[in-house]
Amino acid sequence: MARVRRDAGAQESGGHAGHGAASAHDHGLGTVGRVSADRFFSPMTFVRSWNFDNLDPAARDRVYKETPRPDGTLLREYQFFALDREIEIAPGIFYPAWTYNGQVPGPTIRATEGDRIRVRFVNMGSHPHTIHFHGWHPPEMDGSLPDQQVMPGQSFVYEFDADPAGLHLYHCHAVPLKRHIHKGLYGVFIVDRRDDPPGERDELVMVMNAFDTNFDNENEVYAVNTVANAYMVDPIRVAVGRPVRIYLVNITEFDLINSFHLHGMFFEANRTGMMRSPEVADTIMLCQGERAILDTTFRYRGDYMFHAHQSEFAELGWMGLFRAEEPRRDT
Ligand SMILES: [Cu+2]
Repeated sequence: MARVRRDAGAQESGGHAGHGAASAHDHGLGTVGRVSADRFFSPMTFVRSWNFDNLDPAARDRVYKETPRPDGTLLREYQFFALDREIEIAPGIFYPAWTYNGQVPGPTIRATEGDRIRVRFVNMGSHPHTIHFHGWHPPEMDGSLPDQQVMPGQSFVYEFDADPAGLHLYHCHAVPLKRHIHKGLYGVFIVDRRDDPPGERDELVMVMNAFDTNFDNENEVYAVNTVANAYMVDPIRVAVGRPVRIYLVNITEFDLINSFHLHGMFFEANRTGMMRSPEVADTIMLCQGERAILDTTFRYRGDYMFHAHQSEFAELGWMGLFRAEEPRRDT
């Protein structure tokens, strides 16, 4: 837990950071303002994108390609690169990250079970890196052993089948591991069941992460999808009555657990996306590297808060809102 705090309250309330009588109860929730536009990453875009579908077609063609195979599955080819890059994690707070493709989290990879994944990885960063995927694969594709480190300027091709169906992740496995992961080298790997197409669901990718801004092995800023309080400022808009699926991943380093709590409703939580009978809850706790698929439907219009139920994390940025609205009618 954070010893050194960047107290969110100190940045808000029109500049009076003190606790005088007039402002004693004048605390807003979290940060004020927005981070600058970033050409690599926006929390609003990231939450609903995978396989680079946030890019325009020409840009997407350069990093992603689908090729049908005779058995009806797809070969999915990705271009990944590691890049050292400063990112803005709260308004005015910059972090010297190591990124996949310039963004933290890295691009979400999504396939259907049985597809073939091929990721060409180029290390354009200043340290050795790898991509270690969770899921079934041969040891030589694991990206974890000393001789599997990809040196700066070098490249490697990871190739394996999308197996099993579920919610997985990928991350760098160079040492020191906690630093390589924490610096930003991680992302989400979704494998859909062949008999469970997304259909009418609204699907959201939510990665619980945090940042140690003073390198004391404790986090000072917490978030879902990197930017503290991003969804307090710009709520995630959802439709009343439409099923919502959340792909929730915990990649928080240094703290043993993180959690997701949703106000005013419950969800079915399917750990790793592989349980036969999901649990029903309004709070789910995940260890480092754990993930869960959450299914729910908003019943009423309005704003629903969500946050870590570790209050400290919530107050340091890990808090947001869903805004449920009546679905638009075309007629
Ligand atoms: Cu690394």
